[in-house]
Amino acid sequence: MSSNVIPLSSIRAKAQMAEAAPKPAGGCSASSCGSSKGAGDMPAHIWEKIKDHPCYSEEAHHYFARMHVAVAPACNIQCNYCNRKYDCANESRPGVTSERLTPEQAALKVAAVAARVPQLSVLGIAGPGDSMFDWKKTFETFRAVEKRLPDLKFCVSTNGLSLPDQVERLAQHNIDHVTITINMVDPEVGTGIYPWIYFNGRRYTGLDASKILHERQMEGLEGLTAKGILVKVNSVMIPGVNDQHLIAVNEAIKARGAFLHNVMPLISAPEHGTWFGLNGQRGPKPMELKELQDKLAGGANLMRHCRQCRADAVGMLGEDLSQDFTMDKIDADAAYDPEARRLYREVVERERADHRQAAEAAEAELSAAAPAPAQLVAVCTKGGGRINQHFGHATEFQIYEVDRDGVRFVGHRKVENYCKGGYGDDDALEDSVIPALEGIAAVFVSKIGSCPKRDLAKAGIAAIDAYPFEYIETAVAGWFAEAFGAERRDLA
Ligand code: CLF
Ligand code: SF4
Repeated sequence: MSSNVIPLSSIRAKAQMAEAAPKPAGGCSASSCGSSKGAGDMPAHIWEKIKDHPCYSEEAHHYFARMHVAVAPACNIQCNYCNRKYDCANESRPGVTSERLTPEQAALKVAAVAARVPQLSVLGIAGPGDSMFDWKKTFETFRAVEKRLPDLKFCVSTNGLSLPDQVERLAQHNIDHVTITINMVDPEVGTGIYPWIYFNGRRYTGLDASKILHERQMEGLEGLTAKGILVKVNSVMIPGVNDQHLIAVNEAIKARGAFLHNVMPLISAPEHGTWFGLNGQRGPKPMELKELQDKLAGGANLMRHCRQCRADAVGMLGEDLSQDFTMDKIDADAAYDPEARRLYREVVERERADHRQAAEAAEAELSAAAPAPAQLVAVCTKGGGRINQHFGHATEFQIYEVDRDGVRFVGHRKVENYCKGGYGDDDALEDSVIPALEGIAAVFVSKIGSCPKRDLAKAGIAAIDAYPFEYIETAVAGWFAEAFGAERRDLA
């Protein structure tokens, strides 16, 4: 199992140490004043709903895990980026199939994961088809799980076609988080994405299909927000089809009260056998995605830390423990320990307060630096908001932008890990890591060997290993101030 899972004994020890430690000073913190991610930016009841949800709060994704159970195989539409052999590509990457479960099997699996992964805070149903078309299995699963694990939050993801019929039921089940995939608000654009839908016992194609889907998505979104349910909208960015149109989508969903907008890059490898993949439709490059996200800043709040996880994903975002928890491996007798889970949340609260203070200090340091162009940097992290991963083990980099205004998370880039025990290391560096670091000035690591450090330098990327286990903001701000802020202004 991944080292990101914290042993329960260590949680108890940490909780005791934290009890004895001085409490962090109160007051305003970097992420609670004027930032889109903190408690200070929203009413308390909304913060309460999102603060432990790794998808709805960027801060929470450093500390909390989600899991999906693949209980809803049926779907009522066809997307050109989906191959039915695989999971729903609206909320999971194509190319992987998950183990289909009955609601009873799902409840067993969730209990087994919760017993071993104290970070688990959310159970999501994201297919492998559509959770709201296959609603009976979805709600049956929630009923079975809530009896065993009352401290888990529930979350669903849907294409929206059946959603209006389920709004009341979602509210009755106290579901606070719903994701709708909305790729267009103009049905003409939809004709390039959806060949057909199945609605009220009939199959519709072309413009008629997209018109119905659009109207049902808007109706569902309005119905949910009217009930106070938080809605995240996922949009798949398809260059030349809907990329520029997503600006209109962002405006339309913001006007209807969506809480977050998550623009995801199309994944369309030909071997996945999707219509787009087989017809040469490309996905966006990382910089194209960032450009679009920058254009959307100021509209609906953006989610930038999505990992396009699979319909049976388990663990922190960016890690995949699903193979450790297949039905043949789960421990059906594993004891759920509510006390350990409560202690974990206590430890996290303290770490978050400490992290916010560190981020605030980093911001003060940056504001004292001389003006310099913004830099993009990559970070190797296993979570906790710290630089705590060896360069060779990274399968993704978290990307931050830094200038005098602060250190801002802008996304992540997946790579093939460099360290392969001596075989293929150089290939991974040349073919995967260096291309993925396009536009990046420095990569922050807990440790790195001298060979990759030299090769990165040749590609114009500095490898920074001077801040092992530091908070990301502290390290990035320290480096930027030193490298670009030589003529520093006095702190007034
Ligand atoms: Fe799952 Fe989705 Fe709920 Fe999260 S995932 S149903 S909102 S609990 Fe999260 Fe995964 Fe991105 Fe989805 S990182 S694909 S946004
Ligand atoms: Fe595939 Fe999901 Fe689209 Fe259904 S909604 S066709 S499962 S991507």
